[in-house]
Amino acid sequence: MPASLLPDVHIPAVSVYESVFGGLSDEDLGSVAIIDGGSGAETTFGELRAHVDAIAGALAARGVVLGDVIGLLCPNIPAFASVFHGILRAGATVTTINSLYTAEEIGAQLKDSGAAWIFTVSPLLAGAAAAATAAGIPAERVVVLDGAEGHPSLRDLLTAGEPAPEISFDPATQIAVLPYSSGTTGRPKGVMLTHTNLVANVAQGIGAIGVEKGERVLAVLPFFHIYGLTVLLNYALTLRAVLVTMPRFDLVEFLRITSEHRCNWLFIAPPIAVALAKHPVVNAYDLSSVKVVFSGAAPLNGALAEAVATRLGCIVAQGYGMTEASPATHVIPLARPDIDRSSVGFALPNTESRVIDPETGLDVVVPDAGQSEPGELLVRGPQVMAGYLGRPDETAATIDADGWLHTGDLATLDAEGIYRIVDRLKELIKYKGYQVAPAVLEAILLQHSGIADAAVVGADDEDGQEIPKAFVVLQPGVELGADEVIAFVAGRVAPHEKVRVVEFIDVIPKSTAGKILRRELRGR
Ligand code: 4UU
Repeated sequence: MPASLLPDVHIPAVSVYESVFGGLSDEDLGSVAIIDGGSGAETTFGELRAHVDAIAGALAARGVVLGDVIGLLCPNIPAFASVFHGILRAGATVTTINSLYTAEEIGAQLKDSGAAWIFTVSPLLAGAAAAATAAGIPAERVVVLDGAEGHPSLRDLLTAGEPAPEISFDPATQIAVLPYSSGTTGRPKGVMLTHTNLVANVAQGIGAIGVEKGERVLAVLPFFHIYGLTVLLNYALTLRAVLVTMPRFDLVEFLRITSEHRCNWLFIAPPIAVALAKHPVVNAYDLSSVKVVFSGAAPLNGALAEAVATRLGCIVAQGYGMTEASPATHVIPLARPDIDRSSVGFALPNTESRVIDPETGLDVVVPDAGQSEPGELLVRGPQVMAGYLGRPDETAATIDADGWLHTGDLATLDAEGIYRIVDRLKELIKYKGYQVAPAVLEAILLQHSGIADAAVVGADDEDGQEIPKAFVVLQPGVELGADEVIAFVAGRVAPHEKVRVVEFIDVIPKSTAGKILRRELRGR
């Protein structure tokens, strides 16, 4: 049953700028687009578009041309929207950088993507500046939004008074964003998403769940990750909803902002659902404005979803996808409260989807009642990436000759067309919805002189959430505690990439070809 059961939607062949800002009415121009959740400062659609145009003009005047790559290292603040869309408006490509990254990680991404500029904020400048130096980006191309000695600021760009350039390109091939994802194996790679990929995923989302004009959408999930970028930044703005931004998650601040700004939609990852279901402090806030809690980026437990729905008196829905698919491919439509919340619902409009036996490559048999056997989930549609930047082999290993994206996730399918994600074939770990690449952590562990071999896999914590766990083989005669191993890694990675549990083991199980047998380790 490959085609989606949801009716197809029209996907306009336009740029992201045209799609988000093209149809603004006079009334829209005066209505609020973004509220800074901390300060309450408001930006209207008219102001936002003026900022986008001004940034595009200033960048063009400073030599930015079609296809240049620009790094964006910035937490969720209203200016993120202006800068992101301003860069696209100038014809350049944004490589979104995780704001928790170490200087080394930022530098690696700047170099790999060939970034010529980076935009950041002063609290992140130390890492950004070190990374820019390593990548050969001069200080005049390190923009510090809130200002810093020796760097251009957002104000400098906004007041440059240059008109936005007239740039024309083919939205179907022009790369809009280059987020990094490790995909099914190895280290993070640049995911080439075109303007059409992003425009399509917004249109497909509208075909399945509808945020209404003027509704308030809490934007706590980071805009640098594809979930926040597409579902919050592009989808909510296209629908003329109001984004309420939060630069980092803190439960009390999350509840305060939701209650104070009367947010209607909470887009979250499962760990926030755990807090909403269980934490006593939730009772202290009026959350009656919340209409929908939408979870994605990691598996949502059905009982947990029920507990959130009951406690908040709202709809709980779930979406599934991946960076390589812009990201959304499956969703529980809002109009289907009867569907099991632990499922990921139907394939989105214009999305074909299959479940295949990974051994034979044949489609699984879907029984009249109950679930099919688990198999690898494949998707095909206008939201699927153009490929990994500069990595044709990895691209070919992920998107087959017929255009099917091999997700590396194991799913089941039922006769109604409902998909359930049941496990992962690929080595990727999700910690709080963030990607953690085992290959990166294994390479770091092997740098320790006392460690002979190591493998990192996902394990469950007491709330059923995934955490990175290291299996470590010590060199003969070496004594090393779990705490020392954890600290060694923690000093070299972003906080979400830390190893959380260590188990010492005599030998790492491997195939005859030397591949780590991860499922065997996860089963221990
Ligand atoms: C089980 O996390 C994402 C995309 C998230 C997202 C959120 C809301 C997509 C659509 C939407 O509507 O992307 P990545 O690239 O960081 O991680 C992708 C991987 C998937 O391959 C899968 O293993 O994250 C896991 N994943 C999920 N797993 C993503 N969503 C789910 C889910 N259930 N709902």
